[in-house]
Amino acid sequence: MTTPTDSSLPSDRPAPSLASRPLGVAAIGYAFMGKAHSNAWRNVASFFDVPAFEQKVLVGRDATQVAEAAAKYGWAESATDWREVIERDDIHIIDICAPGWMHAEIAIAALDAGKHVLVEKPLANTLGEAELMVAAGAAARKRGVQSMIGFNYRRVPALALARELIAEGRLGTVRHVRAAYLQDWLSDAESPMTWRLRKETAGSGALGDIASHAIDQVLYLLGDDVTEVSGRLHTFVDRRPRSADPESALEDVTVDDAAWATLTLASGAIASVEVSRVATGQKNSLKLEIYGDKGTILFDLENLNELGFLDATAPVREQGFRRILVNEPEHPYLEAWWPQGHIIGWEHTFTHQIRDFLSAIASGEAPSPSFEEGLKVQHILAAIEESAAAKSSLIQLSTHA
Ligand code: SOE
Repeated sequence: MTTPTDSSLPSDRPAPSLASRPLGVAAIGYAFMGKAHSNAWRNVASFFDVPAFEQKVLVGRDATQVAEAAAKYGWAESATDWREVIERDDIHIIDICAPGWMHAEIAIAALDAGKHVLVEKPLANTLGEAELMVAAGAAARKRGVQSMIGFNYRRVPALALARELIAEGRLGTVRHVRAAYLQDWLSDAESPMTWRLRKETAGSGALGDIASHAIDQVLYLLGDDVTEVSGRLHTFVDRRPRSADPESALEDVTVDDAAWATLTLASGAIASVEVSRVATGQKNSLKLEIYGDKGTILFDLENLNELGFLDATAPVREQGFRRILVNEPEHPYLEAWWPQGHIIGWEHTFTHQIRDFLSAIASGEAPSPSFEEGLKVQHILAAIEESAAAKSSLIQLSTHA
């Protein structure tokens, strides 16, 4: 893999000047995440005031499929070689939607070439790769080149509001958090192998894929750090058909189906994190509950325009959960969309993400979540794996940093 210290790379290239507008964008990957990001690139300028950009090129391995996807998703052209695309003078932004095992190599090469980089979560498949990405991102930042990780749930207006309420002290001292991210797309034991089920391509299973989101939310909502971790991983279906052909041979699943963790935060709060891709009946359920001494917040991704709020400072006879419909122009991101009460969906979180990334490029201020923030999540994921392997020991995060 290319490292940020590789002297063959032109690592002193500065950020593209905004005078060379419009910014040329290339996205790498055209599957689920590539489609979600493409949709956001296509819509963002219709709703938000962002610097001018052009959807130049969509990159993928299969020439025919990527050409079809590019035409469908609004990209001017398609390409199969990401290295060539990164070197193009008319490309200023690289949006990495490829699987985790490719993140580090592409991100580091793009940053060294002076391109702003947005990368899907998790930051990388291994701590070592994530650390190299952080180093490359920090070096690039000094040259005005921005980098950001795509934890899109930070851009759910209700969760952005929850963070504001917690920061304003509306929950008082947060005591504990419950974070559960449950899916069932792997519940069927006959469901065939994919890259997401092989350690060499996915790094881990439910852990990196969806616990990364849940853990990022705990850090984001509380503005806190994790100091101690205890975790458990389990693979319930350890062999699956190699392909959709029912006659195909079985292959070992080398990642977890589900993960559990208890996190201690620097503030003293405790968070439980529970994730599964075999939780039969749960489609894409991210539930967050934050309990403080003055109030409670509840969130459910399946009703993402709503926040449950209990104000424990109100007279007891008036207490009870209020449903806040987070759909007013004064709520985060919502002024740009529809009149009040005209709800938004999952795809809007990606549009908000692109908006925030482009705004950071325009202002020159480093965007959040940074690669450093992605690395924090990565340390916690590694500690969960370590704890699970050691069967229940408590892992001090300071031993990781
Ligand atoms: C698949 O489990 C997946 O698409 C994740 O990779 C996404 O990050 C999450 O938003 C939905 O589920």
